[in-house]
Amino acid sequence: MTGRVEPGRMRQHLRMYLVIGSVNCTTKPSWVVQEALAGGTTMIQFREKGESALSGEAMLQFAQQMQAQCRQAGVPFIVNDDVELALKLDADGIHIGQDDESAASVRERMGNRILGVSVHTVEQARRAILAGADYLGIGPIYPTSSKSDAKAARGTVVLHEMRAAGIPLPIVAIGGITVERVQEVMEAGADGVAVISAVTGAPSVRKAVEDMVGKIAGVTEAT
Ligand code: IFP
Ligand code: MG
Repeated sequence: MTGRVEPGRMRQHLRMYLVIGSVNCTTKPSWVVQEALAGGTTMIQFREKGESALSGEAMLQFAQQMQAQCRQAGVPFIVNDDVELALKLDADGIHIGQDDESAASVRERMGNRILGVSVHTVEQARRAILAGADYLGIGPIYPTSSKSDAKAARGTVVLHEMRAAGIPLPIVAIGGITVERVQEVMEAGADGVAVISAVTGAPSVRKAVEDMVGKIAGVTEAT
């Protein structure tokens, strides 16, 4: 890969972004990932967090397996928070929050790989752009149970604020997004939706993703 990911391409990757770790899965994680990819997931984030999260060699093997599945499907594989792990795996990118290492420093270490940054305000968005972010993660839009330290849900207000302020970067919305909420989120200015439980907790993972992808296509084709 030469150069940074182009914004148009980034927007395509963000359409149906699955964030996943073993803790989020009630069935075999590799099966969940396989079904999610078959359903049309456009990007995957490895987020191995929580009380019973894997660590050490088991975590590494799990990450490598997910990365191989993503590669097979031609879908970018993003690592949450852990720059060391992302570099060790030669992941396609990293996602960081405001409490992690500075975005500028992560950009430097990650070269041209994809860099996503969680932001909650227009000011944070501006700083993330200057630091070299490729996309912004905004949430929680709706209440979520997937993140114990999540801020209060503010609905789509922040998405509207970002677009009104002229923030040009691709944006993915996260937090409590279900298929019924996709339209509202996309119309508020998101380029895609990031989901955990709406997909991992669905009776059919593949169908949940297909339904969401269908909704996203419906909204983007209408505009
Ligand atoms: N947003 C995102 C993303 N990922 C996270 N891990 C997070 C917030 C806490 F979906 F990538 F934007
Ligand atoms: Mg983080």
